[in-house]
Amino acid sequence: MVMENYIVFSPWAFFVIAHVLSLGAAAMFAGLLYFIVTAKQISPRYRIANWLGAVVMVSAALELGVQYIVWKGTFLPIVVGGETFFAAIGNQRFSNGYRYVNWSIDVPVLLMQIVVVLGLVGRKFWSPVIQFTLAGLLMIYTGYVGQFFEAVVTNSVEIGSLAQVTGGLVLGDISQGSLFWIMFFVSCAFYAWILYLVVAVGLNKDNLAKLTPEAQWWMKAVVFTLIGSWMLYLVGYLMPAVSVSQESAVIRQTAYTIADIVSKVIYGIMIGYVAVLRSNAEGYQEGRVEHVG
Ligand code: RET
Repeated sequence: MVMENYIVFSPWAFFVIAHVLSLGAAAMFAGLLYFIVTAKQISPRYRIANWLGAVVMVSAALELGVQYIVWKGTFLPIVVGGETFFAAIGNQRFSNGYRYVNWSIDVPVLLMQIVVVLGLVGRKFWSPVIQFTLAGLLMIYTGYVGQFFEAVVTNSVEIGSLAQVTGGLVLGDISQGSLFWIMFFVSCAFYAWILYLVVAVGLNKDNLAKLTPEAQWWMKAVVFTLIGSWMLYLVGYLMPAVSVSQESAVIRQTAYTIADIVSKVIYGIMIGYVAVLRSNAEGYQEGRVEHVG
């Protein structure tokens, strides 16, 4: 099961995670509004890039909202000697699995945004899109299987009296099952396939040649932003192996949230900007069609 379920949280750790999850959901709603409002600045040929960004926002806002509700419903307050702690003492348990299922939508859609903004058509469009989707889903689902084995309890801690409860207490000796590691490496192979393709398509000379120098700079920044932010998802996956503690849980949920905001919202804004530059360079002006018509 997920490591968080075996931890007794101090109020600070419980609330930092709750706040960080709500920040993630709020950022997705803000991003949704941005992508809708700015879509008009992009010519119809590339505008789908913004609509794809909006699709990502809706699914991620829902998922992070669910994650927040499950967090608050799982870790309930217990008062020991006048101090409050939060532990999974009810019927519910926390899971990061909601994230993985959300990625099944977002990963293919985010990668498709690159192909759209580069204006690729026919085989040059479908070949990367199909490979991105296939490799993306395999990366996610192998990782999804692996995360079920991130916390295997050997000597579960029996609490003699409530007085022994403290913030940060871990309820057992926890280690990772072998499938945690096996699936990690299998997932990494599909991840490498995606990164190779992102570089091969996004930094391809012929594809970049169709952009203005400014748009080229931003397109390269898009590729590096993607690579940098996606690495944080691995940090989240690996945290139980680094340490099973409330600090580790805080780092994990914070890393996931930073990754979400950068890889979905900031990345989408950058892609949208490339699309605006491209539209302008091709003579598109917002509202022009209406005036001429
Ligand atoms: C997993 C499992 C361990 C190995 C690897 C992983 C990579 C995950 C990535 C996720 C990206 C998600 C995005 C979501 C946006 O909505 C599955 C953690 C390599 C790269 C971009």
